[in-house]
Amino acid sequence: MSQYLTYTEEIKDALANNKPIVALETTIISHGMPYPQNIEMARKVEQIIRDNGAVPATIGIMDGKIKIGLNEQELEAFATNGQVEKVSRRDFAYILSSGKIGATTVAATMIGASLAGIEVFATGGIGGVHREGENSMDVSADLTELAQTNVAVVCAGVKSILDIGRTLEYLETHGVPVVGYKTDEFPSFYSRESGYGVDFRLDDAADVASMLRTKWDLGLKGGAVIANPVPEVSAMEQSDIETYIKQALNEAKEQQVTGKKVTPFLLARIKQLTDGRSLDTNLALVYHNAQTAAQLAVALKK
Ligand code: PSU
Ligand code: MN
Repeated sequence: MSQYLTYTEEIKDALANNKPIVALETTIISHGMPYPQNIEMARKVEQIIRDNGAVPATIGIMDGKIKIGLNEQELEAFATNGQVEKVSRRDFAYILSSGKIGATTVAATMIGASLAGIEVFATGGIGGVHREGENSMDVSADLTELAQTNVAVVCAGVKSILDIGRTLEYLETHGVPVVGYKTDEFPSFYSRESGYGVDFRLDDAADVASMLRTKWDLGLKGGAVIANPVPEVSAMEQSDIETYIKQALNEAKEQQVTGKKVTPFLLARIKQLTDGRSLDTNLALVYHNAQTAAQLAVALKK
């Protein structure tokens, strides 16, 4: 196994000394945001995790290795190289064995984190069941990964480009706890509301850590969704964003965008349609998730 993994010195040290670590994904850099905001985000998110007492581990695939932690040059490559492949569980072995450069989605980052022994992961939003997914069967592999890999994912919920109700049903069926962190309502990424509740509300990182430790001690495999709403000051109105989401979805349909291209297409279109406003909200919620995840990683080491 170890032949496939490489670590930065900082992370080697953190693992050897049982320090808290937070995993970060690379698809959000390569496919989730435009340059240069993506590289600024990647750097800042790492800093926030350090400021909150944990060590950041941005994960990606490069030169036939799963990189646990990226140096500045490698981060730049993910942010600027147009050839970067989006890697989910399905793509993982092929991209690794062919020596290509692959950005890890939530699912693939969970795999990398789990191989490295990292229990907490911060991102923006997870994938889910797409609208009309009952016909297309477009269900993100993020959900099946959450069902089987022991990593807690701190996110701002699920974007309403997806079918939030069916996403939550799917998670329930697969036994994935959906924790509302300081909230009773499941957040919908850009806004704090979705109209759906969470399974359990917890208000303290120590309580989330205790729930996770109990789950894993019991051998109940799989991750958890730690739903952390975007801070009030940066939130958008649900009704505001819904118009743009509808338009982006229609365009995706007209242009017959399918498969793994769907999510990046919708993200980029919504950003254009909201004149960049959605990107500001996106950045704010990622930073907030990084902070919460670092606090959770610290609590899990206590
Ligand atoms: N949602 C976002 N930003 C993102 C993604 C989702 O707001 O960057 C990315 C994540 O990497 C997520 C992936 O794991 O899209 C889901 O893609 P798909 O729906 O193809 O599984
Ligand atoms: Mn899909």
